[in-house]
Amino acid sequence: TQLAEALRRALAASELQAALQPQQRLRDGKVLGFEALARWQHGSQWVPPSEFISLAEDVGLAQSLGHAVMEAAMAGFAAMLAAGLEPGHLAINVSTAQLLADDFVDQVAAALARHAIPPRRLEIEVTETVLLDRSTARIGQTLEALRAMGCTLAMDDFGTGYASLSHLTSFPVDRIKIDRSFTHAIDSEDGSGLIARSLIQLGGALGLEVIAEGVETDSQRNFLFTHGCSAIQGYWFARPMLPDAAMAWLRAQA
Ligand code: G
Ligand code: G
Ligand code: MN
Ligand code: NA
Repeated sequence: TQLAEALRRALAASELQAALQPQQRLRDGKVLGFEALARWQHGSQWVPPSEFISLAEDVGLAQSLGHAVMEAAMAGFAAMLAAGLEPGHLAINVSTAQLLADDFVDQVAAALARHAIPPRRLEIEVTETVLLDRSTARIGQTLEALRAMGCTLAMDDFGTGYASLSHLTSFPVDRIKIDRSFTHAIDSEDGSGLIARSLIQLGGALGLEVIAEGVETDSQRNFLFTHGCSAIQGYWFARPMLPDAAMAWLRAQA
């Protein structure tokens, strides 16, 4: 299709960008890290990530997209480190196609070295669906190798997929991310945060850090803090920002 061709050209021309969204540690209010989120400006339009990410997967561009976003995100993050700021960690969303590439671990190691980013600063985010793939054993090995390098691992959109609990014990996860649908339910009448609260307890019982996504209101933030959630991400703290704006934002935090 036309959009697929345009995406191919944009990737070749390094036109994909990475927005960086800050995450806040609740214990001390400090910046825990930044999550990289793919952004594509096509002509005068920003194409929604939900559209171009699934398009990339459908037309075999998922690896190339993942690589482009990782490059853009690391460049922005490295600039913060070079400026003497403390950006915490950089979290990157990784697709099944990337994890299945033979040289993925080498690619990550090389990119980190090129940007002078210590591996312990990199967090890999995978969704539960990644772990449902039939090549699970191979994906497990890749994740183990990344962790052996010093990277941390987060399970994204937690609670929305299947077989979540068994995956938590069979994969080397450091952190779970509570999906924003459960965060938003905190403000609704029925259940009033029952699932968010249960996921925080589950994380605690398994010795995992828990970060809640999509936090938009004082009451959501207060509820999560009261119930022992370790960190939050969402418009309440900060929006995703392109690298220059993210660096200016971080500077202003100090
Ligand atoms: O950025 P929002 O900004 O709209 O992102 C929408 C969805 O796209 C999120 O669920 C996020 O996990 C996913 N996403 C964003 N950036 C990337 C990326 O670089 N790679 C992959 N695989 N998914 C991404
Ligand atoms: O990886 P993933 O699904 O978790 O990506 C996070 C998505 O959530 C991105 O699309 C990002 O733009 C979006 N997002 C970040 N903060 C908020 C928020 O406070 N509210 C809502 N509705 N979406 C958010
Ligand atoms: Mn994510
Ligand atoms: Na998520």
